[in-house]
Amino acid sequence: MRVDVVSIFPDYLAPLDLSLAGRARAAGLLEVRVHDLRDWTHDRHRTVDDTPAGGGAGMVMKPEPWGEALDEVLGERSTLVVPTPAGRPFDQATARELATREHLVFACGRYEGIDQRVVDHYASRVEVREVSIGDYVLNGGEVAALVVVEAVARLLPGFMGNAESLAEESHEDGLLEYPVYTKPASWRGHDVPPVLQSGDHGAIAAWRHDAALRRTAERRPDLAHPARLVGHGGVELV
Ligand code: 6GU
Repeated sequence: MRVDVVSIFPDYLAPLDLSLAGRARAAGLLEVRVHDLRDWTHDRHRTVDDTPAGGGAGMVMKPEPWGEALDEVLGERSTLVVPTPAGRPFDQATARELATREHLVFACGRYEGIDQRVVDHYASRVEVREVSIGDYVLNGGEVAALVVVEAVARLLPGFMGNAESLAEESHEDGLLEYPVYTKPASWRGHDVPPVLQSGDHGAIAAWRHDAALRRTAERRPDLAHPARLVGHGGVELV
């Protein structure tokens, strides 16, 4: 997969050289390039923003530098990802979809956002995804782009050593993951649940499933489908 990120703070994307995305790059599964939007300005001050049409607070990113940048960076088969708090929620299903694309281009806005005509224009040329990473406000799309690239890169075929650890994670089956433990069996008065030491793989799987259901119902009732709240043996969990 090829990833291009356009931003006025390219240094913000430095973590892409590290950790998980860095490993995918080292394995040759991912190629990342970061661009400075101001390279596509032509005035002395390298201006990227202007006052909002209709008035109001803050500044809006001008369409012209974005048009020049994206004309150059996008190809016919690219997907344009625009991080914005006004986007559709980014979730694991979206990550799985984006992991099938050959080229992702991130347009990271700052200030009050990018002139909407940029998205409207490119929507007729390529697939465009306006995505939000949660219900809170960040100063710009850069951190959200890091989040999306990490979530996608770890799904690229050949990246994760162990396909099972992917399938068992939080959100892959629509549930939060069950709690996990390691040695010692007792620590500061807290014990590892005895069933996990029983060697009974059926009982362990049942316990983990019930724990995942209970946790999901408590912490994320929006995810907890009523049919799922009945655990093994028909035990009502909530
Ligand atoms: Cl994608 N961008 C910004 N600026 N703020 C956000 C966000 C994105 N997702 C949640 N808050």
